[in-house]
Amino acid sequence: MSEICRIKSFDHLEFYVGNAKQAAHFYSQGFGFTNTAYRGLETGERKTASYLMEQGQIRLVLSTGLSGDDQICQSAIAHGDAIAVIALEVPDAVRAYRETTKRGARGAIPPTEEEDEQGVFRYAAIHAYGEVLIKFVERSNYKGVFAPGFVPRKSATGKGVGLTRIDHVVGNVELGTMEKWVQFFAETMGFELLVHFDDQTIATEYSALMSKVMQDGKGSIKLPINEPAQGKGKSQIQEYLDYNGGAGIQHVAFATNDIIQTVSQLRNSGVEFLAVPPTYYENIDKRVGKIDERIEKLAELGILVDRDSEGYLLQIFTQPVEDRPTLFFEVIQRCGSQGFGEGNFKALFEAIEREQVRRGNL
Ligand code: TYF
Ligand code: FE
Repeated sequence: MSEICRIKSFDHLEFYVGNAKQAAHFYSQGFGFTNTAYRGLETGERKTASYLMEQGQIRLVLSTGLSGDDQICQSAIAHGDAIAVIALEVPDAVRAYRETTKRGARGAIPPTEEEDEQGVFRYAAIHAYGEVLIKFVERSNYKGVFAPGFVPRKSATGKGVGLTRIDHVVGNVELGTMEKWVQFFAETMGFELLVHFDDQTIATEYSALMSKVMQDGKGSIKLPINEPAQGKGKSQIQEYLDYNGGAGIQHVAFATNDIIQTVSQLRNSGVEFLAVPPTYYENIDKRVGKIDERIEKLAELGILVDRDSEGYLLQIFTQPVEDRPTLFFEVIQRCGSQGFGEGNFKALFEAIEREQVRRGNL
């Protein structure tokens, strides 16, 4: 299965934004990332500006267009600032493109080779849901800072908040298209369906959704997919689709090894999180059993806990990081559990619904 396109890991996520300079400031001062490379007018690039932001093994690329007719600017008008590219590191980009397109994936960027004094950099891309691309990056013969054209830089130095890697990347798709996208990841990428929560499991009073987790053979790439489901009010997924202008990336989960430290720092730098009611923490020890962290500390920071047969996990969700209620982040610490916090879905979705009400969308 996974032979279709062997994937090493997430390579990076590329954001298309209206103002990459300001976004770089937000991700460095708010989330602790360091700007390690840049490509723009000063480096000879005339059309776009891109900032590479790094923390732990995480790479984010913030890109903007330098004129209104640029495709990145058009994307920012349509979707707002959004993640436009999920880049995966592969041993062979040509092969990944050939095998996925042969199985039905729609090509977006045919195999391309760029070379500079640091070596050879190869990539290709296919279309996924909405306007999101899956990019195959082959960098084993490239020694440069990120990719040809980028120059090293250490200007906006984030202090680091302990984020280590990308745990999962979640997409929201239109009503009735879940099956199509499950098939897409299964047939063209060789991914497997990991778990599945239907609208019964995760319907609350108003919003409802269906969620399926697709992952690669090794389990290092987890890409859950949400579809709106019928509820009493507007599904939170439908709210996203309305503001994003169709399918797209809803949230990215960053892993940490010390969520208490990470969330304390994020809160101190002004990152806003969803709030669960204090009642969430009553009798929580009965639900999750013994954990290493003090419940009072988790309650103070608003961190959620869930347990399954393999262990437990700690997680928290930010508010949307822009004016449209679209993209948000999750911080997750896995202590054995490989789940997604199913036991928290009810409290989490009720918290999101309270935000939908505040926004006048429920
Ligand atoms: O990735 C997940 O499945 C969890 C839970 O709209 C979740 O983080 C699922 C749907 C959603 C928000 C969070
Ligand atoms: Fe998640």
